[in-house]
Amino acid sequence: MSAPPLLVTCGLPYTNGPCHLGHLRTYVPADAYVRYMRRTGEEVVFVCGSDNHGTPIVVSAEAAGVTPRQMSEKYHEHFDRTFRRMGVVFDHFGMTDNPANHARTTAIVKQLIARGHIYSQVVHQAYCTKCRRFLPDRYVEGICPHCGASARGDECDQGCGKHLEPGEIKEPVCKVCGTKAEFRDQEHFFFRLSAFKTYLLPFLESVRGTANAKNYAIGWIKEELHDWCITRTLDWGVKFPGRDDLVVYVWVDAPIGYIAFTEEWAEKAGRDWKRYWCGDNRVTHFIGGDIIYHHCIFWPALLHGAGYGVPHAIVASGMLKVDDHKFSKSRGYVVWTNEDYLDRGLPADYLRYYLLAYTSHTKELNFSWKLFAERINNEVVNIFGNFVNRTLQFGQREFNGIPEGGADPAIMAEIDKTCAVVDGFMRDYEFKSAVDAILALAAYGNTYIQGNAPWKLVKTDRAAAAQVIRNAAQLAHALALLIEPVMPEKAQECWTMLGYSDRIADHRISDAKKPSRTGAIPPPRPLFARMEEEKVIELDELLHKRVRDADRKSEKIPVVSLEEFQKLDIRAGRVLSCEPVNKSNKLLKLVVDIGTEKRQIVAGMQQFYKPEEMIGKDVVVVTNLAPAKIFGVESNGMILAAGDAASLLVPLRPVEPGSKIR
Ligand code: B3M
Ligand code: ZN
Repeated sequence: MSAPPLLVTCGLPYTNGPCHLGHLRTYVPADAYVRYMRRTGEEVVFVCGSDNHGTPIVVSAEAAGVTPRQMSEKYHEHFDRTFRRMGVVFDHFGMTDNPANHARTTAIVKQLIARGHIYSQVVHQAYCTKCRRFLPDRYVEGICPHCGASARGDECDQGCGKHLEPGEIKEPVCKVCGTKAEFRDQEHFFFRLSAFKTYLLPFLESVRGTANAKNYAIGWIKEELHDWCITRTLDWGVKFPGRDDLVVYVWVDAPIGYIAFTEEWAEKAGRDWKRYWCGDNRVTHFIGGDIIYHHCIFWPALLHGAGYGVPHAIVASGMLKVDDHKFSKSRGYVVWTNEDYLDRGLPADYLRYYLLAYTSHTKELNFSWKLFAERINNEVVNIFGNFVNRTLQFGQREFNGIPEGGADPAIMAEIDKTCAVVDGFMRDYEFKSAVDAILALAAYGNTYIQGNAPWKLVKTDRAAAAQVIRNAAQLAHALALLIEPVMPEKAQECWTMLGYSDRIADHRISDAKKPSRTGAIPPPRPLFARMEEEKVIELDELLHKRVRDADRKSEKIPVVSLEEFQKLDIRAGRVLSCEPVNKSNKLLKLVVDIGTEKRQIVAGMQQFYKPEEMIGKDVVVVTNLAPAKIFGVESNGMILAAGDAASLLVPLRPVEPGSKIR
């Protein structure tokens, strides 16, 4: 029997914000892997979709004044378009809120109930008496019971990173209105994950993919496995069977989306989705390193419990840093795929190359524009591009294209060797090593041309010079075929420049070892443009500005209660006299009538107002501020003004001095 077909998926992006580099670190390698495997002759299906449920989306939609469905559709389209722009091409890109996923999720939950894997239990859940609702997941903030850091309802996001079950968070506060939440009892449903420990251990020992995924998961499973509460008190989501007031936790219906998207694809393509999900399969999940637990423990248990096949491989990408800082949207350490990259006219292929070639897939990737430009210029432009250019330029000038005949055996052997090495690495998800091997072949080509100096040879032995170019063209042909999974667009350009008129993606990788075409070629032009210094400075500056803006925004503004605020006595006052403070070029000394008495107040307004212009003005005064000596002059209150130029706050309509500001 032949091996089951390969199904590749990527972790589903939440539909509450745009695509960034963090997404791409998973999607680009997955796409390269799919392209490569297809071109070895494998049947590969590549599905993904957007993750529409869960509180992050409800909270964002509420803040934006749209429905969760509207917000989801907007970002769904955004991701679909952005992935295509990046050359990441799925056979199907679905939505977890679509009917197929509602149906599949309901079916699976019912199967789990029927098989006794789900039980109900009363839990204390955070409840906001003001909003009159239970506060699932991100609706609640508080203190992590494990490490004491501030945490969200379902995850200790600032501290230890642990998953939090409903009711676990300490000192819960409603995220919407800031009210202290109380705990109330409510019936919820639990998935008996603890019962899967003995099943999961051997599964994890044998599952393929990257070592990080498997090893982390094995480590966790050796500790204790907690049952998972799989229902939430929300309207938005997939209803728990038989309960109109509960939906399933987003981490139930999100991975089930992988199945539903396969069903949607199979429907279009006239195929049978069961081939991919029931029994023996080759489901390969590409995921971010932060969702290993969900994919290696929770998801296989769910699948096994409901009677489906479990994943064949789990490939987890390493951490992402930006300029040496942990990737963080809120702190400005982020690179937005469209705004910062594609919309600025930068080629998708450069970023694809960088993401694949920078470091091993499971290691930390520390992004910086400077290094990005260096790698592109030194490797893509100087090694790969230079080799192809020299070959084609010289061939065109001296031989009107690529000289006839076959390539030398030594050249063919070098190509064979590279193909074998690349194949091993690609199948092991060692994308960096595969790219390195391809670049090494380009470097070999450069050395070969340099060593044989056809520009000299042509003067003494024209046939020998022609053979050098023939050999170089064979290398360029192999390089184009091999680099296609990494840089599909540039590979096609290179292919066209070699005189082919078909699609490179339709060729097997092994065509690299077949004799390349000879004869006329289109006029050669440089395949790659350098990343210019000014561009790098501009991009770097953009990143730094974003970090500065985020810094400013995150300055903590303390919350004051109404009681505290009411302690302030703020009143209308009328300026009776005003003069500069001796020896100061900033301060004015004013006497202000505040109804009950006259107050002397010092204010830093000399640069903005002439003393005579202040006299007679109605102003707003904080009257019970503790007295202070400023420049040796007693000040007894504060005049309110706005902004850097101290624009005075004034009552709109005339009021008596002493009127209370409320
Ligand atoms: N939507 C995004 C994340 O946590 C989440 C992935 C779901 S994969 C089934 O990275
Ligand atoms: Zn509330």
